[in-house]
Amino acid sequence: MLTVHHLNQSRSQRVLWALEELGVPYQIVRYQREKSMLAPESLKKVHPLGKSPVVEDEGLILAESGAILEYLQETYDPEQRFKPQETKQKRDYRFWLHYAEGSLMPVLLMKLVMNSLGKPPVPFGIRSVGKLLAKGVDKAFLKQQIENHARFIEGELAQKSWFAGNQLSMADIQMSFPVFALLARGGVENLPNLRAWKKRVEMRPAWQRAIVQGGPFDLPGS
Ligand SMILES: N[C@@H](CCC(=O)N[C@@H](CS)C(=O)NCC(=O)O)C(=O)O
Repeated sequence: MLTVHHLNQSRSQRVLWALEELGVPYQIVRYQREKSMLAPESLKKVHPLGKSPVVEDEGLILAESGAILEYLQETYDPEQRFKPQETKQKRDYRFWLHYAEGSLMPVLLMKLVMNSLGKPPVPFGIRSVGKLLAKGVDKAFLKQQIENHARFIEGELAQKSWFAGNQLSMADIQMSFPVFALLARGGVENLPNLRAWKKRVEMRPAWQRAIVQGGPFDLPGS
């Protein structure tokens, strides 16, 4: 049976969601984040990067969520329910699959790291310097970058319910982690299309089953 190596509150949530949408049976091996928020060392025994998600299927070890979602779609979706077939939608599908980790996540991760500079485990004596540094980076770079991404995505969702058209696809599943993070910690106001999309996601029975299986999924706001 397919195995998902699942880290709490992580990108492996999207693999669980994909499997629930596809109706593929799976088992979960669970890992808890350390105090540092890093994955425990034991995950490195499964894949040298030690990141989540990792999937084991038919003797294969698969890492990197976009690659995993494409593998699941190619292997378990013979009717192409989760990949559009028309040229324009197929192009959009590919774009969002890459954009999620290639462009959007780096700035959100940077924001998370910056937000943590003024808190433990940073030693008390230098937290105020950390806070000042974070504020400077935010003002000079991050705020404008995140705002730019948020407005772009918001505009893209103005005419359609899902990222690659009017049907849920793996592109939505891949975009779920950064969009949830953007809404939680991006600090951008007035994103009604993104919030409506998030609601549509949360209303899906497969999403709800994945939460029951994987545990709570509330990304930290700061
Ligand atoms: N681009 C990779 C990122 C994987 C990744 O960084 N996963 C995070 C969880 S959201 C992780 O394992 N963090 C713990 C760590 O780095 O030790 C993917 O999409 O799979």
